[in-house]
Amino acid sequence: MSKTEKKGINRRGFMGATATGAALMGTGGVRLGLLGGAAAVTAATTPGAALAQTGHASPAPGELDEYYGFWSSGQSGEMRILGVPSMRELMRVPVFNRCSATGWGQTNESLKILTQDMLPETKEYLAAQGKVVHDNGDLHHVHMSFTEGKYDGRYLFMNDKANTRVARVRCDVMKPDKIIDIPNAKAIHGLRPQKWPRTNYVFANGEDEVPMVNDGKILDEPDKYVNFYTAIDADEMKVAWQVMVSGNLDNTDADYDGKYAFSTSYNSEMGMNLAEMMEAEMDHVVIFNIKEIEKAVENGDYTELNGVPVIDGRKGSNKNYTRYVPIPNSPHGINMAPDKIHLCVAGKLSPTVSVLDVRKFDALFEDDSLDPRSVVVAEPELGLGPLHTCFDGKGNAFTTLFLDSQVVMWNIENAVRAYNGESVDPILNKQDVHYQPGHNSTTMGETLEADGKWYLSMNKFSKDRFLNVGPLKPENEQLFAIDGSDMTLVHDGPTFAEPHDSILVHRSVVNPKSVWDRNDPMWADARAQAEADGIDLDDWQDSVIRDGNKVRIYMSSQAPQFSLEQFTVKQGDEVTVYVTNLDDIDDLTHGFTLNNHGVAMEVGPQATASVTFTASKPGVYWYYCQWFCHALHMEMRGRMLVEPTGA
Ligand code: RUQ
Ligand code: CUA
Repeated sequence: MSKTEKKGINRRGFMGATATGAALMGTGGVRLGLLGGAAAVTAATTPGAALAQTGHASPAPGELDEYYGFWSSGQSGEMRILGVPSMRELMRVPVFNRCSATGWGQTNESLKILTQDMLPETKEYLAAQGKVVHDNGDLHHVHMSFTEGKYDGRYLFMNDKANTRVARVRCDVMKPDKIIDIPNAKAIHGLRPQKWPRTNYVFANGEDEVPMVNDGKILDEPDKYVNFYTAIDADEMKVAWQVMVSGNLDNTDADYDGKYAFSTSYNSEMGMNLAEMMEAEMDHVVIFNIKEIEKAVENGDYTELNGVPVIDGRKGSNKNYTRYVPIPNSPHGINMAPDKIHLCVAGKLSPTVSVLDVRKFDALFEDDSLDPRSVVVAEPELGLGPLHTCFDGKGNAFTTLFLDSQVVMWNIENAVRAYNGESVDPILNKQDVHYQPGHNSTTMGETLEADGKWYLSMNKFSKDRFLNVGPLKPENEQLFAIDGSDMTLVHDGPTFAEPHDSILVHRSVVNPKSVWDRNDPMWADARAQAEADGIDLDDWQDSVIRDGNKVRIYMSSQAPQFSLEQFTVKQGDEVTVYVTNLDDIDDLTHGFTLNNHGVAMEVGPQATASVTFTASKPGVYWYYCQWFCHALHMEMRGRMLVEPTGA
């Protein structure tokens, strides 16, 4: 079917076109029409219909979205990729979680990434639980690397609040290549890459207060607790420096000049319970002076703690590392506008968003006697429970109102004028959302290329919105078109825990590969081992190498066969199976699942994957390919024969 014919399918004619669509998917793809076609067409129906009602163009079946959406998944621990505006979920990328489909958390390649930058204390703790890696993560914030204020399509960075980690995902293959433990800090929450001149640093907030040396000598003495702000060298993925702060740290962002980063604190009180944390009317934003902090590292004005230079940036340290700007009341989201000037801080318990002018920060650091509040240039009252703000690149901001279950669209310049006493209402629009929105995002909204096309509301509750699925309800996401004079709802649909945050990136920025490079660093270890075992790297000849009680099995896969139909090992052997997928066709992924051994992994086209296990049970065990690859996919299997000890 030609491109023009595809465009001819409108939404009203959609049902009639379904059969054609299915046929197209079946013949065009590698997978069987029966499977690929049916699934793809169903997924496209809902957003298409929603968009049709509003007159907004939507991608027809088989057509591509204009934007990639990179989603965090909160407590699911993975990153998700969606197409926007269709809101079709395209991929789930395991990062901090254990994935049954891909073997993430089990393959040797993923275990290396998960463990190589672990702190010794984490290794010890896990070993005491009989584990090698954490099984869970809490991934709140995904952000892309920047060059000169624009997304550069190289990497995505993300946090794990649950286990105090930061991960980097390669955009060329959409798999993590680095996962690091952050020392000293606890519960990495807010995370942002440096925007200017490029992402040299990734900034990460420690949310939970602990003693500076957390070894059990200090316990219930909260006045001795501190919090740490962390700057990670984004190229090396190593902690560059940390700043000890007063109060806790919630969300963070960076400016478009490369001078400052800043974080909200909802617990300036250093309270240990709810009443204490809510006590003060004013909490604060901490401003970090990057150049001054770098100088401190150079000049040795720090304490080294777990191999990291820790700079004292607490209130009253009276150095030019930090400034504290009082903000009402338990502020949460902090978002830098693409006008390069205005920093919007959402009040949460205060109905206000405080707008800070970053051009005024220099003066604050130069003159100690200046009122820190002098950088506040607007503080519009927008509604109840403001959490996060995003931008359309045309001078307008969108703030989520958690308690009001609304989004408020407002004009930044008008807010500044109102703050200066002019009688102008900055609020342009309010829309109900369902229900209790947390984060929001706009297309390219956190970059200099904010284009004001789509607005997304990520809602924490769905309540009565969908069929009841039991006490645990899905969450809900709503997409609005904002390129007209109004905000128009075009998508309203559930998601599994949790649509925490997202960035919406124009597809021209992202160019992943379809087939792996045979020399990819992901399996450098496997290649080195093969070479040591005398295996021809280009053929991945089938081999069974015995090395004491270690056995290494090398095989390849090519639809619909494994090159090894069977292999034999001895009971008690430590077996490593290496599978190289010799198919180099788009979308031809194989797998390797070993029956009754809890072993499964994905092997993408031209990829090598390996898994190590102990063959502890004598007998016959089938292995099979678990990624549907061919009409004879069921036949793609073989046997592991385990000889009993003493045989
Ligand atoms: S924070 S709902 Cu974890 Cu992103 Cu504001
Ligand atoms: Cu190979 Cu299924």
